[in-house]
This record gives sequence, structure tokens and C-alpha cells, in this order.
Amino acid sequence: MRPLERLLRAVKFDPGRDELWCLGDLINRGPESLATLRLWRDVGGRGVIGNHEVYALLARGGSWPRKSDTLDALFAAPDGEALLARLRALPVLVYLSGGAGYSDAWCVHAGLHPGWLDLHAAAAAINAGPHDDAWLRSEAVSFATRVRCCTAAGERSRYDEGPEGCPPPYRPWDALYTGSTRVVHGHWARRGFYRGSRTIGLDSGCVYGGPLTAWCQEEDRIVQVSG
Ligand SMILES: [Mn+2]
Repeated sequence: MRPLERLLRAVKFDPGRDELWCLGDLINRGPESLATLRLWRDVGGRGVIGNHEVYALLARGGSWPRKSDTLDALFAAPDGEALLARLRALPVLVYLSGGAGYSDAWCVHAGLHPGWLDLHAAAAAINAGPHDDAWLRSEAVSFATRVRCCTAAGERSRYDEGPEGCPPPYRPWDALYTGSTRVVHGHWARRGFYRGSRTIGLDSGCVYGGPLTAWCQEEDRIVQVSG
């Protein structure tokens, strides 16, 4: 069985009761982008957009050069355009309210700009964009879907190894995060799963043979299945 199916089973996911929020990069690199998107759709999945969704949308529309990817089946599928439209509609920053006995959290694919001090205002402004190709290529969307190491002014480094090696003056974006609300993110596969003081990174490199990781908000619990 595929890792996403096994993960949903491991957390006893119930589409009638639970919400599945994916942190982006559901597609590309892996061998089954189309099947993954269909499963995500069929269980009522929600999420935030990742850089590989941005790539797929821009490459499909011809406004970005097509590189080596694993998107042929998605692009050729009868429901491919509808699935791509779902991806284009995804927000960039999502706030998940807390409840009795559990805390609120922000979801973003890669990370937060140090200058986004009012995250509710930033989320409203970015998510309300036109979701056209120019929006997909905007600095705000690029930052949130690609940052690993940056400066306090929000200049990004291209460095993509582990956080301890960020070349000065760049620092891991989460070291510059001053908010108190927990942030859950993906993207940094070389960093792997980690639990920081106010951030959780869930990209454990499933596509490279690592596990697939979920965080259950109500229980503040990590669940992993092998890749
Ligand atoms: Mn990514």
C-alpha cells in the first residue's frame, strides 16, 4: 500500500470527522503524483501550496521551462486540469484554530518571512491574491514555499543542506521567527523531521526513502510510516 494510504490508516483518519491538511509538495519527484492527488481529493484533503505545485502549474501553462519531472500522467489525465485547478486554489498560509486542550498552529510549506509580524494580516493579503501565474511567481509565494535559510531582512540563501550549515549571515528561518504560535512546515527534506520550540518540520524525505510523517494537532502527536 502507498505511504499516504498507510499514514491515513495509521492515524485512523475519518473523512467524516477529521481534516487532512497537506503541507505541499504532494506531487513531482515521486512516481505516483496522479494517484496521490486523487487520494487527497477523495478524502476531502486540504492544504497549503508547495514549490512543486507552483512548478507544476507554471510548467503546465508554459510560463516556466519544463525540467525533469514526474508529472506526465497528471498532465495527461482526464481529471488532470481539475486537479491542477485545486492546486492553484490552495492558500499559502493557513491558521488552524486551537480547541479544548490543544493549541492553534500555522501551516506553511517552507517557512515564514521574518518581516511577517502580523501573520493573520500577511495570510489574508497573500491568500487573497489572484492565484494567477504572476502571483505564483511573486516574492511572497516564493518565500513561503522555498525558504530554508534567510536573513532578518528576508534575503534567502540557495543553500539546501542541514540547518546547522546555513552560511552566515543566513540563518534557518525558524531561528528568526519571533511569534509564539506554533508553525508546522514541510519542504526541508535534508533537515528531516524535527520538533523545535515553536516549529515542527514534517518533511522526512519520503520520496527519498525516508518515512512519511503526520502531526495530529489535537493530540500534539507525531505519526510516521515507512516510505
Ligand atoms: Mn518543497
